Amino acid sequence: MQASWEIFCSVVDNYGDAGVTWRLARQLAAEHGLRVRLWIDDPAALVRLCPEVDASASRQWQAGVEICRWPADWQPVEPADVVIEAFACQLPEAHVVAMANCGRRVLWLNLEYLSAEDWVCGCHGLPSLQPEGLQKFFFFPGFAENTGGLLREHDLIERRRAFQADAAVRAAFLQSLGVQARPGERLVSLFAYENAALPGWLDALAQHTSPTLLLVPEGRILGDLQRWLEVPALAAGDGQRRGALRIQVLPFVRQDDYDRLLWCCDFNAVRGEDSFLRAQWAGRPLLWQIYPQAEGAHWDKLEAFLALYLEGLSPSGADALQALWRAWNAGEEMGAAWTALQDEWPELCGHAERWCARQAARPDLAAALVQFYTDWL
Ligand code: TRH
Repeated sequence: MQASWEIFCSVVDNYGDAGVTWRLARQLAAEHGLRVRLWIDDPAALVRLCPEVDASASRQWQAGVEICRWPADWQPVEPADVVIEAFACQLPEAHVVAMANCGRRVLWLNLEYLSAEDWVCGCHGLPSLQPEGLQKFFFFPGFAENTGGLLREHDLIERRRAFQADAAVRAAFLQSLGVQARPGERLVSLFAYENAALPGWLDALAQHTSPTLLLVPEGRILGDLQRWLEVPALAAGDGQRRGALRIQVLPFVRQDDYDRLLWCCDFNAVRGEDSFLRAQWAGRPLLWQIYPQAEGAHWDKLEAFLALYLEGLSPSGADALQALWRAWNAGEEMGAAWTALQDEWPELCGHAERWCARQAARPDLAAALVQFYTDWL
């Protein structure tokens, strides 16, 4: 009998919490044949990622995963063999008691946020003593050896490369979103929080000598975009043109289609944790807007990632990318940084593919979790 796993997800805001746990749950079920239950306190967040999900159901099956609403008034259930609390969400107290008293050893893991910081390697896999005599292990995804690896489906890179190599498939996918790229247009996707740096970037794109098609899924950045365009409202399907820049607003697409959108684009602006990683797997240059934290704690995370990612780039390539990322995250003028980046474009494209291949050569997060459980047994 295969082990049973359960993942607890509390949706703090946006889509990252749901996005990461939904992706992990699906992969554990599909690639490792595990019985997986996903507890989520706000199933509506999942509906955006997977429209088949019924936000009102207390229990349902999707993609081989049992999805359960995590109710405020917790009713006792038999714990699984492995219990993952995502991003330090608090398990129901009664469930912890049940884990201690169920007559089986239950592995309790806290799946942490992704970070490239050095200290992660020292903390990955460490146990901490918990009430009821239980131990909880800290599981850190990461980019370095001695971390839990990165979420990546086993055939992701092959699928991505085949898609990118097939112009007809790409055109058909874009067409399904109502997008028709014109010859010579550079495709850029934009998924971002509100950002004061946007106008400077858009000005630079509009004034550039070669054309850009900016694809913007509906979301928090639309307000800034609207102001720059000086239009009263923007919605999915709307298109605008300013100089060399065409802008098209897209619907928020299902999670697997968002991958395809990233794969279609020459450059992807992403945010949070999950889209950030998916853009890396797209093998194309990217711009990360990190989730802002209190007291600027996110800057250490950003710089730690940059330090790793820029390795192997020429000084001018590294400087250009670094300047762009810093300006974007500081909400500063980024026209000059974007212009400087153009000279480095071919190098950055090669680098993105090499970075992806290097990271994809490491064990993925789901496989690392399964291995951790096997070793723990
Ligand atoms: O949405 P995010 O900003 O999410 C988070 C949360 O805010 C969380 O609290 C925080 O801790 C974390 O960031 C760091 O960004 P993220 O992680 O990129 O999640 C977005 C998800 O939405 C991701 O799974 C991709 C998906 N997505 C689609 O499925 N379709 C779309 O059209 C788009 C734009 C995104």
